[in-house]
Amino acid sequence: MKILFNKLQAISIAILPAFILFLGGCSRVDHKQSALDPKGIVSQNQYDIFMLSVWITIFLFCAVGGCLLYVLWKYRAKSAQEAMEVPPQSHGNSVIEVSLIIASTIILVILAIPTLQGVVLMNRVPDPNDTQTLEKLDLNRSAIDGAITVNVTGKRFFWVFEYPQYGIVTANELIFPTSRAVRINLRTEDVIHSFWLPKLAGKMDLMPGQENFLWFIANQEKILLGKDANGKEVKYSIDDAMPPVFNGKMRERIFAKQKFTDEFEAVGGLFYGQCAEFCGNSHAYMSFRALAQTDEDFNSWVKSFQNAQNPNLQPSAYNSENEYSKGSLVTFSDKSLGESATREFRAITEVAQGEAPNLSKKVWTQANSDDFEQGKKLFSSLQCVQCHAINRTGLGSKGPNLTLFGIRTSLAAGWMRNDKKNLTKWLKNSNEVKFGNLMWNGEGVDDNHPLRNLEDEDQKVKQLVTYLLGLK
Ligand code: HEC
Ligand SMILES: [Cu+2]
Repeated sequence: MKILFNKLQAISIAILPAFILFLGGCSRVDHKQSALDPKGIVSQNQYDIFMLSVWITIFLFCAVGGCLLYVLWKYRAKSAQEAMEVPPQSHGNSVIEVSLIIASTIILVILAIPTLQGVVLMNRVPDPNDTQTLEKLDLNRSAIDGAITVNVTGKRFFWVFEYPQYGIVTANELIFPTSRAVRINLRTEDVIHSFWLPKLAGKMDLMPGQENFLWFIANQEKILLGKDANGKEVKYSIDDAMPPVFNGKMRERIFAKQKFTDEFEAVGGLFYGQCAEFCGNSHAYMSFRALAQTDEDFNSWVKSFQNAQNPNLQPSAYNSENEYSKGSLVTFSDKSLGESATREFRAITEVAQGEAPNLSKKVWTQANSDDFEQGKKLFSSLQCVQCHAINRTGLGSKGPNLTLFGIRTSLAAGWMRNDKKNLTKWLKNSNEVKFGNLMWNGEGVDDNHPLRNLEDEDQKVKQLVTYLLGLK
């Protein structure tokens, strides 16, 4: 007996350091996709319920383990003689049994109440007239009244984000204001996916033939809190934590701070999301981002998209009958780009009737570089337009909407940084970057399709990259 006990002691002494090391793994609660670092009301609520159940479990573990140790110690055989004797036998104790049943019921009730409350909270945005709930959640009425809606469609292997209130569509990066609640309607066009945005909203499945729902509202105070290089808690300015997306500042800031997308958040306003239901080859790379903005920057972003996706604002062919105001864009033929090619011109000053771009070099200037214009042509001639919409909403397109692609921080559904190098790799062979993706392997794409033949076309790829990153 004693030998056995010594052995147990030795084993536990050996295991203890390993166990402590293992626990150390849990200390990185600020990981980029961590449900243990909530930054919004809904995720905070889920975190609180989780912690409640953790504490109850720890309590039960200690209580049961403590009883066990106590009994082992108290009723141990104190001598060899005692060890030979059979102790008095008994069976059952109704007092203990009934109290255990009552205790378990109480624990279940303690867990059930906040859980059910959490389910109700998660399932709909609070009623703006329900002042009691708003007070309890510390929410302004305006945050609910001004709630924005985003229709999320999961597709293998990317995300479509439609903002029905504003009539705009984008992909893979969900831009939202911190001051307002965000309603998320979830649907899928193919298989089951799962929308998981741990720091803000939790997780919800997208089911064929069914619309699911979740919502979130971010906590700006928490977004501004972060750690500096020494791990000390600091409060960042709004400029540092939530730079504007619409003018590319967010993209610049993230790129300046973060070499790989695998690193921690570069800025507080950047949130990582992921498809959390296996959906095929590229499932692991079906991620997305949510970017927090101030009201003003969010409105500017919406405005840029509305302008870009407004068919009436697209430059039309130059008309010699028209006068043009300063800044107007027209298209006009330019033979230097190829037979029957056109390019965009911008009016430097007021333009009188008949001052065509080829005649009046002083009033018109080329709006874009040659590479941009060539890339734009290639985007049609290489059949990219089959699947991608640019400067229109193009709901139902097979690929992600690429409007204002140049301000996007990420590429290939949120997992690579959207820069020249990665975009070049993507266009040359997207299957090597993201195996099984439905650009390379899409319906109707075979080895003859132009997109599979760009590997050695450095010039064309460079022009496409200039065009796509120039969309801003
Ligand atoms: C058969 C349809 C199809 C064609 C043709 C196609 N694409 Fe795609 N494209 C897709 C799909 C689907 C994705 C999403 C891939 C993923 O992330 O899983 C995509 C992704 C992209 C992305 C990344 C978008 C993002 O949000 O991260 C870019 C850029 C892109 N395509 C450019 C092009 C260019 C340039 C061409 C023409 C040479 C082209 N595509 C032709 C379907 C297509
Ligand atoms: Cu998926």
